[in-house]
Amino acid sequence: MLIKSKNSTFIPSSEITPKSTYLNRREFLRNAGFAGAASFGAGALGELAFPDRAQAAGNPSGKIEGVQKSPLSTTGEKLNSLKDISNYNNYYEFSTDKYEPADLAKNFKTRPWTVSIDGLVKKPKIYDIDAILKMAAPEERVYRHRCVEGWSMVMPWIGFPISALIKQVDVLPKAGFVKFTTLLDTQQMPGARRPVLDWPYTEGLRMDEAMHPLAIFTFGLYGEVLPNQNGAPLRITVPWKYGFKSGKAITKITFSERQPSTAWNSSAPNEYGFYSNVNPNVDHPRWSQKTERRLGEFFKRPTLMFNGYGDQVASLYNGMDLKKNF
Ligand SMILES: Nc1nc2c(c(=O)[nH]1)N[C@H]1C(S)=C(S)[C@@H](COP(=O)(O)O)O[C@H]1N2
Ligand SMILES: [Mo]
Repeated sequence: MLIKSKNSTFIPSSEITPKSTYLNRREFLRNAGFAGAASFGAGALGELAFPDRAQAAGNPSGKIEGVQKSPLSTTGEKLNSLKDISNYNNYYEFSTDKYEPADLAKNFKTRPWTVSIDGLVKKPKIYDIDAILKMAAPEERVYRHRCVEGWSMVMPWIGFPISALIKQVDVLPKAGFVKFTTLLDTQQMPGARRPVLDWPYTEGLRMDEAMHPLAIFTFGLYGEVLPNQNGAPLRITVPWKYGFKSGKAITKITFSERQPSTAWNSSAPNEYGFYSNVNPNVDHPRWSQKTERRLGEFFKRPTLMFNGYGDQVASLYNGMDLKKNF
């Protein structure tokens, strides 16, 4: 199957979405060799050296102070290692390969950086990123992440609820949706020179989804500033949805009355719905979503409805046909 972009360039779907063969030889060997690696606790991981952490001049790096552990964290599951989380990435502006973004993003400039807030707000305004990051106290949130491609991880993010920002920017009552637009900089992002998606990468949420306490802005990981390849300086994380809803390198937040267009949904609307809630009962047209492989594990595990967050979020979708609104 081929996906056609607006520029009429055909890209093999294998490049867009690897199938179950995503466990390539390199990763397979790594997982087999480090079967015991998952037993490292967060403490041990913190002491390892991670050269891929953002180090370039102009990029803040290092520890985030005053992080409170959130009671909304997922508990009882092994964390994936920082090494896995920061070396197995989907970040098409850099590369469609999973391993390349770590290196290609190492000099990515996350300062100066601004985030514009516009659309249905009383006063549209451009904020400095550091003003945004001060809008609420940083919390550690351990979340499951389920990629639409069939793999998953558990990561200790640092961030704050999207609702905390929404409450500070005077959103007009008729706003029903929020759109997140991310950076398009072909100088710094080699993958964005190719028409893989309609750049810039965009994502969106319904207002009540964005206001849900589990939906967060993320700027840290494992106690430190977010690695560039994971979306520095600012991304969103919406743990009951497939991973592609979590736009990286956000530069604009737009409130609207009607459902916004989003990059994956406009590239292949029959494959990637606007809602994209994790749902084992709705197959992707090209593969089943019933199971997933947790990075570092050999056997697949069943995928949970709403990625296991159903108790908290199912009521957002009362009365909706989730097969239609996938
Ligand atoms: N800007 C941007 N954001 C993005 C993507 C992307 O290609 N570009 N990929 C998405 C997909 S498909 C996934 S699974 C997650 C991966 O996040 P991670 O690399 O931190 O695990 O980022 C999402 N956000
Ligand atoms: Mo993904």
